[in-house]
Amino acid sequence: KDERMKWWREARFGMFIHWGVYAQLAGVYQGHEQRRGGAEWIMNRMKIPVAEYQAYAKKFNPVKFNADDWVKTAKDAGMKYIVITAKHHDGFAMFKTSASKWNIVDATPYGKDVLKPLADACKKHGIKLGFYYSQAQDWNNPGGSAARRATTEGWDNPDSAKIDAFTKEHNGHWDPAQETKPFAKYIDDVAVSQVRELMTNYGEVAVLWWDTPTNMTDDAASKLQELLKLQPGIITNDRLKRPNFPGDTKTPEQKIPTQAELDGTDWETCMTMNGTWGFRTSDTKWKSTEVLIRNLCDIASKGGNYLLNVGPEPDGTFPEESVNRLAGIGDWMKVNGEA
Ligand code: JFZ
Repeated sequence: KDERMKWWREARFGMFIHWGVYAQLAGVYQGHEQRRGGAEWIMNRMKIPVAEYQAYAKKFNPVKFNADDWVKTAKDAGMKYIVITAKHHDGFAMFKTSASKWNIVDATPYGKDVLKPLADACKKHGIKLGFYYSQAQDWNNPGGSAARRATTEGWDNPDSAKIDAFTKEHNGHWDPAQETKPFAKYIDDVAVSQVRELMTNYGEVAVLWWDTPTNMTDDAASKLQELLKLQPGIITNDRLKRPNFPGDTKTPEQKIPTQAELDGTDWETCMTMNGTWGFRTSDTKWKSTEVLIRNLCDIASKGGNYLLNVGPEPDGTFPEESVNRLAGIGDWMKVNGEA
């Protein structure tokens, strides 16, 4: 394990990227602002019907996406690795997949896999690439699970009471289309197939970042864990299924542990630069560059890694505020960093 963890323990700083169809909505549905949660949660928070949400993919056309620019931006900031949402809870695959039509190649006018050019650019610039994959929650592929969130938390939908009653009886689901398969079949048909594709088609994958094990079973977790053998050097976090699948790293979220909280386990604080993971037009609560640098120093001094998030816009560019902060961190790094 020490051998496998070597680069990660020296990395200290990485880029998290939350990008998908939710960037197209950017926190607004039918003129209503999402009230709570990250903008990547909009489909669940506002209980958008499956067919309606899928229609947004027809507008998703990130023609300004340039993998080389992204990787250079990360590298110039002193980051050593990138972890991108291959599939978030909305189930949308940002890569070519034969397991579901709900993917960037088949469902958007853009029509291209974005992970492939990103993998190539990372290789070229010496940056490690990891994939975030929402293994359990999937709100579009039938059978995927859905964490329970009340509609009334989201917006003043006139049908809130009815929808809330429905989700209570349907294990968090709000659209009958989400329930046309059992969870175990979703795992076999979609999650297992797609993780195999991710472990096979993109060269070296440095990290598999699981998330929210809603309704996960040991059986499903075992099948997914088995696939990691396709990437002998891969590092995983602790979110596949608790407590039997601890993975390699702990993932304190939006907070930096105190010295007393550390127990010798490798850890990585993931954090947003504003208040959302996915792009949100109305979120202007940006942390200052100084705060971000202080966080990095605090984390590095305690032996952890800082996974700092960028939520790209629907056109494929990074928000200007993120770019400016990363450039500022890079300037500081040139004077104070070691590499
Ligand atoms: C999850 C996702 O739901 C979210 O959209 C984002 O991707 C984030 C990085 O991960 O949210 C979580 C997961 C775990 C905790 C909190 C939010 N947690 O353990 O406190």
